[in-house]
Amino acid sequence: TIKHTYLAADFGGGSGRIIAGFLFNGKLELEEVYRFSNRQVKLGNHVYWDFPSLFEDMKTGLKLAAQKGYAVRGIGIDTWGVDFGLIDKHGNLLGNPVCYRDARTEGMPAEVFKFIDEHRHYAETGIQVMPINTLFQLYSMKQNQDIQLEVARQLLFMPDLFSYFLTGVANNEYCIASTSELLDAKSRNWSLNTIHALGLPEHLFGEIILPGTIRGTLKEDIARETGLGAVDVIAVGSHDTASAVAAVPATESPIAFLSSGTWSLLGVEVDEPILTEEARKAQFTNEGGVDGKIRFLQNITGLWILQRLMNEWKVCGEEQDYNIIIPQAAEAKIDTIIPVDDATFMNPENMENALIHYCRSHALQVPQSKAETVRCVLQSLAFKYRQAVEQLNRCLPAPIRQLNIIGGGSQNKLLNQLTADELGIPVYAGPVEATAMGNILTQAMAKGEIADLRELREIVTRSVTPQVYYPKK
Ligand code: ADP
Ligand code: LRH
Repeated sequence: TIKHTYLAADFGGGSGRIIAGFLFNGKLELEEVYRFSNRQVKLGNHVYWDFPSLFEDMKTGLKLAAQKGYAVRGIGIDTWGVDFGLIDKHGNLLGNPVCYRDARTEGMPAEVFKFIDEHRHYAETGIQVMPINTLFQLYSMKQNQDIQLEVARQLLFMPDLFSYFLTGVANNEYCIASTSELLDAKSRNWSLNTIHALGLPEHLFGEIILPGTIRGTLKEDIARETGLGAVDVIAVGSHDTASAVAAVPATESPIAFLSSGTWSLLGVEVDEPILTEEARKAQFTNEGGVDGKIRFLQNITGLWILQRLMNEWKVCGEEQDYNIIIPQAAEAKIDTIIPVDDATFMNPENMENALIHYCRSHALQVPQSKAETVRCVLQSLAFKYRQAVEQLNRCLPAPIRQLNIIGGGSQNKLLNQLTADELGIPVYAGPVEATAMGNILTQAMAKGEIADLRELREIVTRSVTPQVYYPKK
């Protein structure tokens, strides 16, 4: 039998990868074709992503897949949330996309809520207010009379931008657009109220397409250059978290998940947005999901802190291996809990110094070794997850009874156990590449090989065996 192949281009905050998925006999097999780092580049006054390099990396992965001779039926793109590029009337990119960790949005929420009613705004958009959100990035551009905003013809979120340069078709996929804080959560279309109140040009916001829509086929030059031919580019849950959640290997309702990577996204899947005051106060977000679902979740600073520490130690010539440092951290003892979401840890010049400084200035025990530092970060995350689950349970008719951890962070055995201990419920870890799986299987759904999300999850469940962690205390 021919193995139908789909390619996922998955760009996370820390790394990107091209993954090939083969669907046969009701199971999905993955092969990592190419992996590359995704770096934030400080240049002058701003922090950018390196879009041209990322685009080249994607093409390299596509070329490698073509060389393997796979029968490719589709390409799906997913990326981290909120960031975007602006294109002009000739279809040219006006500037390198600015990274959400850039300081330009500092203080913007307070500015915006001087003239927009915060309660009514949440009841409409249902999005957790974070300075990184597209809304605040655009408002800061407007405040600074950014010339790009004045000449831009269209706004394309990162996955839309990659798709645009592959196909020539410019539109906005629903799941990624929902991270902007500019969508109406119920109508699932642009919130024109919000767009007008901010004084943003309406023409920037394009047609919203749903996951499962064919976006277009590879442009002739790209088809030739990659060797793939006229392959379809298919809209998936193009926000990485949307694709990850689609591939949670569980059937129990509601599906409770922790998508663990650069960020920790903790929540449940629901059919309709929860727009109550309780949800707003607890800072829950209602992001768009695959197959009409809503992801009701909290954005929590995730393994970003550890990622930064590992990079800093590497630059100092003391490269650490997760497989060595995490078991060491399991043996380390330190009481300190840091608030992982504190602005101090958002983008400090040096993460280790920021952590030490935080402990000193709050009379907390300062970690004395790398193992203690890692332990401190991981137990602080688990502590935060407990708070989040308590808040989540208050918004739901019944408490969640299990949690599925997916993404790169699900490989962290210590964090999985600490999480089970804090929550007092079983934790199921894996798959690591949930995002690529959700991406690939949504393409298969678009091609009629899978009927719906339920069948999609059955395929994931048949294809992987999550590791279970029971609470020890
Ligand atoms: P993103 O998509 O946000 O870039 P990933 O899902 O790729 O994130 O997860 C990256 C995280 O996975 C890293 O920050 C790291 O903490 C964790 N990780 C990667 N490899 C390992 C490993 N071998 N053991 C434990 N954790 C790991
Ligand atoms: C995780 C993620 C998360 C947020 C953040 C900006 O990669 O997509 O869901 O949107 O990045």
